[in-house]
Amino acid sequence: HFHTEIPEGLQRLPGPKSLPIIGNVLELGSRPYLSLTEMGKRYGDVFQIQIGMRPVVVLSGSETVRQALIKQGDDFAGRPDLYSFQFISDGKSLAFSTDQAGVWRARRKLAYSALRSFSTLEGTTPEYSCMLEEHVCKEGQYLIKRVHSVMMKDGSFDPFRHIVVSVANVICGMCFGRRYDHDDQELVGLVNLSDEFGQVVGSGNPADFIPLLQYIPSTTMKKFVNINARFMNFVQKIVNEHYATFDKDNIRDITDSLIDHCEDRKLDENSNIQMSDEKIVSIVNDLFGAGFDTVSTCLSWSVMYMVAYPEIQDRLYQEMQDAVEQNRLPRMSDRPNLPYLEAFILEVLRHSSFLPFTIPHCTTKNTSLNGFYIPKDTCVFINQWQINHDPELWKDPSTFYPERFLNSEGTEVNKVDGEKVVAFGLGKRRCIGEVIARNEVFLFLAILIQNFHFHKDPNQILDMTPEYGLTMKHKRCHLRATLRAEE
Ligand code: HEM
Ligand code: HJJ
Repeated sequence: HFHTEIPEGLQRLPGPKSLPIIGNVLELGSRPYLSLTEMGKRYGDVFQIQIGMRPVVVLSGSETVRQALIKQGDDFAGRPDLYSFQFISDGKSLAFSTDQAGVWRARRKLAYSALRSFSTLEGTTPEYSCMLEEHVCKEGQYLIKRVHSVMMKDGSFDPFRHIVVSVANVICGMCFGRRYDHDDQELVGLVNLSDEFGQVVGSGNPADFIPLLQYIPSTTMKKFVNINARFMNFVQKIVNEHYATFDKDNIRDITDSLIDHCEDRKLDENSNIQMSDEKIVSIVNDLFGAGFDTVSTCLSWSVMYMVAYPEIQDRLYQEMQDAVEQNRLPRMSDRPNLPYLEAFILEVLRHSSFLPFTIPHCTTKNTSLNGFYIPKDTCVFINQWQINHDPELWKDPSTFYPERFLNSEGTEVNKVDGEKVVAFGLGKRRCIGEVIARNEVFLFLAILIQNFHFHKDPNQILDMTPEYGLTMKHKRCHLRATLRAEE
């Protein structure tokens, strides 16, 4: 790559010198979002490193990232063919596969429309404004009961362990039209493996870039292959049941809706995009996986921040008491009346940046950015963590301070500041679950804040160090929760 011809008027990408075979793996270290943020200070918003044999372009800076993903969206909309991605949904994942632009776009549109139909559109129960609200309110009530009973029995509880089941039930409701008990071993076992999934898929995993490592037996990789197999097996069983009971006049959930689209395609002779039924129905894998892993991580971090900053938790509760009557659950329509909660969620997304990089991108043609030449098929990392901690954009970026998003009276969220937080990616590949995710996080948190007072377990120190991965999680821990009604 050192010898690639650079077109007239463009510059060669800057970056550190690299070692043979391993490249810059040593400098990358165990927290690539930090080491690559440091490198950005030296080399600028667009630089190149070498991971193993492969050049990787790293983008930082809000303006540069917006230029690449929005203004030059098509050039940067691809996915690289990384080793670990081939095990996700048998290589048929919507988010991780190297589908060409036409196929990816068609699948994304299907996913988006199926998701919308069973979340934010009006449901069948008039009490609730949409299906998402109905699912979250019901699961929120189960979660309160569950956490309370665990507290009574054990005196402490593991926040992620229980939150993830409730969040999984919400996406199960939309995808499969069913829920699972908090004691269901199949579901509980599956969703509690997501730490290990994220650790393998995280940007910069050396095994993705150094072919030699793919031939060395690794327990992490074996577990990863196994997690994906369990995951597909779980979904496949439900999909088979849906095929067996399918009725096109009664589309029950997202799975039915995708099956229905397979039928439509066979009738549509003008369709020029080749897509197997499998590639359509496997979309539900991604929706289910993304739907439980991200939102549960966000909620679990939110609880950790409330415990770490009791005065912030107090203010959240105060606002809740002022805005929502004690005798009813919070609803989506309360959102405009809870600006401090809104600011708190933005600050959790910014400060934790638990999705430090987007899923890796790949250039779809020869292109250039800020005057630097980037050839086709180059792997590109987008450093969201850097943008969310950029001192050019944020005052005291390392301080957790929800008020930074509020006006001086504390009555309204500043929209412009809110939009500076980058957590869902940008442009063509941005998250398709963003609206659902923001609503779901809001409503679950509102329900938790109204009902519980969270505390540290005095026998444990509160460890907020993130564990690196696609979605970074805090270490599993035990907290205490007391019912507000009993205070
Ligand atoms: C992609 C963030 C929740 C479905 C992504 C990406 C990010 C992201 C950063 C990658 C963007 C890129 O590669 O440039 C988040 C966060 C969430 C969340 C922070 C919660 C707080 C959800 C939910 C769903 C979902 C609830 C669906 C139910 C997807 C899908 C993609 C995606 C399907 C792949 C899009 C593509 O490759 O075209 N999300 N997400 N996400 N997200 Fe989310
Ligand atoms: C999973 C956790 C999984 C999939 C997909 C197919 C679609 C997190 C970010 C965006 C969301 C991207 C998607 C993630 C899908 C998971 C997740 C797990 C199996 C899967 C940036 O996530 O334990 O298993 O199979």
